[in-house]
Amino acid sequence: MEKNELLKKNLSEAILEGEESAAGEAAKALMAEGWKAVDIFEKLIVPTLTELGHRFERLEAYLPDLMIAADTVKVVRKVLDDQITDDSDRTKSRGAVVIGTCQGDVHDIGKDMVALMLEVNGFDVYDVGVDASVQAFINKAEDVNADIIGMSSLLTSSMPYMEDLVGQLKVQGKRDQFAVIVGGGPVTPEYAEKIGADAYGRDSTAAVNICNEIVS
Ligand code: B12
Repeated sequence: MEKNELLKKNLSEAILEGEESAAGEAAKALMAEGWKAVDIFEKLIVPTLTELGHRFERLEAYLPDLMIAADTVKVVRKVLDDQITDDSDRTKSRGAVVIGTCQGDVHDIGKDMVALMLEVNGFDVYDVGVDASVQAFINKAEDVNADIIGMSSLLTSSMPYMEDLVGQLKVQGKRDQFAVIVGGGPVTPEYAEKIGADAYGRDSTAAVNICNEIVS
């Protein structure tokens, strides 16, 4: 097997097996082969987790498997983050973004990647964490005079809080103060439009492009 293919397979298998050091080594070796850290994340790690999600749905994987893989990805992220931060373009602040995961939802791998990519692309990022209430997003956005509020959801049951946020901003007379962007597994551009969000972002690169557009 070609070296690149072997390293990709090693990374994916190590994540699924929870072999943290092997996963870290595979990520380093891919970077040595010229892979950009963000591409390792978006093109290799995300599909691996998505496939694991399908196995979970088919009852071929169980909750502990998801937890092991998520923990391993967090270790790999430390290896990737160094390269991402080295490529950082932080000459001036492009704007402030409040980001978090919707109430009832603890998935944070995607949200954290979006936050990091925004940060290294010059945004001041304020993370309200996971399982964050609609009012927690609004309070933080007011505190830091944010330009943008970004909400992440991986559960269909936590998505409705995105609509709640837009609604609450209207009720509180603050809808014009903040742009609202949404993303995460079950979220679609159609859903974003339906609830009156300003934009939907498919991945961390899209999130940076959208935020740049909003503040320019
Ligand atoms: C890892 C994982 C977990 C881990 C999470 C660990 C962690 N710290 O995040 C643990 C084990 C805790 C977990 C728990 C559960 N999980 Co889970 N999990 C996953 C899994 C396998 C991967 C998620 C992930 O990290 N993906 C990779 C990231 C990078 O992708 P992402 O979040 O989508 O982010 C990208 C984009 O969407 C975008 N993006 C994300 N956020 C934002 C925000 C903005 C503003 C923008 C612009 C863009 C953006 O950019 C990111 C980078 O590309 C998914 C499978 C899947 N298909 O996603 C299931 C999945 C999400 N889980 C699922 C379920 C059911 C659960 C549980 C209910 C299981 C249970 N029975 O307890 C619990 C719920 C816990 C809770 N209350 O939240 C289901 C959800 C089904 C649904 N539609 O509601 C999935 C889809 C699995 C499945 N196919 O059944 N899970």
